[in-house]
Amino acid sequence: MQQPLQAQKKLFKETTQQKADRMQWWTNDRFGMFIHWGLYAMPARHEWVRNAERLTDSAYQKYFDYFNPDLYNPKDWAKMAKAAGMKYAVLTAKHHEGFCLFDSKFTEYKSTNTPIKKDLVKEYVDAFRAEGIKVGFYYSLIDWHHPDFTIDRNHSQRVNTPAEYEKLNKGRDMAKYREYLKNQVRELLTNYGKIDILWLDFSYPGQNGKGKDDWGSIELIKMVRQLQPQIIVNDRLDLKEYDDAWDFVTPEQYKVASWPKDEKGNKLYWETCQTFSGSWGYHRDENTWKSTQQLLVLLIESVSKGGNLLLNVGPTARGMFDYRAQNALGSMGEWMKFNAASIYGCTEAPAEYNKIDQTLLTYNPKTKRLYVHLVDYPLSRLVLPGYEGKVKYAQFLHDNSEIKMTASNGHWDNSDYKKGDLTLILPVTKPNVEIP
Ligand code: JFZ
Repeated sequence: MQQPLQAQKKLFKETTQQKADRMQWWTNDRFGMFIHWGLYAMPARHEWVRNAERLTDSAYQKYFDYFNPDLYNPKDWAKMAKAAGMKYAVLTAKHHEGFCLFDSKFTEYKSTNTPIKKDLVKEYVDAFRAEGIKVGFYYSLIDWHHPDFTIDRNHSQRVNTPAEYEKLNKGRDMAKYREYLKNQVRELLTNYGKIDILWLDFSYPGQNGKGKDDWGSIELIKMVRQLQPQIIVNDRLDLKEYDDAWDFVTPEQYKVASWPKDEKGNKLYWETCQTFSGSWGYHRDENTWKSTQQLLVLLIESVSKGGNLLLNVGPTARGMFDYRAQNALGSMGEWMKFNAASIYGCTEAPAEYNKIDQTLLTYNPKTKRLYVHLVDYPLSRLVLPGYEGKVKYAQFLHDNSEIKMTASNGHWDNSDYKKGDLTLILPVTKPNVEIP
């Protein structure tokens, strides 16, 4: 999806400083909750199930007919997000399947017409705001249900030959779908108060694909910024050549090697989105859940490279977070309770702080504190290369207890140490923050 090098164009008048001000809360908060919820929670085998299994409208209809998330209580979700240390949330108002969790005027394919009969988006917005969590919407550009959305290579009805495409696309009209999409985004950004984030997903230009002309991306982003001037928007509208049509890049399900930059070497705002288990929608039988350690490293490593983590939960068809998600969030919250100061307001450490083996560094530019994350807890001595004279005091975060340090070889046989280094003298056993 890389665009060729070209001069950056602009659509709006915002300055770099004005953008930094608009992005301020987002770069400070670092940690958000992604929520993928829709009819696909019922088959419970991936949010792309309709595509993967080539399910027809009538095969998929039963999920609509029986959709009844009777345990949906977004106040619980918001409390769990907050306890985990998450500061913002992004809910799928509509995913690729086309089903709307909100009461849209422009479709009958919406939650208010299912047995639950509720505007689920409305309740989400109210509940998360009440907990002080910023609210965002994910809205799928792709739509496998809309009759005017042309069949393409990502469609659930995808086919092989040009003739087959032509046959299926007779009578489908992307101009009409474009209007639909714009109308729905307008509804979402008009009927629910101040919206902090918009996550549009996704573009795949090229043969049998779709991009900016199909979505009407320029018109769309203009409308978005007009309706919600402070909103923060992701980068999947296929408008990479415009500097200001998007706010941040979205490396998904992989780790970036270093802070992402544009062609001129400017650092970009970035957020990685990650799943607990691989699938975004609730997947009952998936056995590939990440460990707490892996999840914490995802968060710390993102901040250590100047980015955010949007960590996904796929609620069940009854509207709950299943026990594995609850456990994972709870464990992260335990860690955040003691270590949040090394996340909020933090970023990559300045270059004067050399990398330290088996650790990740985060840094708060305001307080000038450096956080050394002992990802692999070392045995008693940790050499900080070239740190002599740079550290006034060292302590653990969980209890503020002192960590002794010495600007000399901390051990008669410490061959890691060189002049100018600093040695931390750590307890041999990792101090435990948990109640046994
Ligand atoms: C998309 C969705 O298809 C997926 O279901 C989920 O919502 C995720 C957050 O976003 O997945 C993508 C989109 C774009 C790319 C990869 C996965 N991409 O451009 O490489």
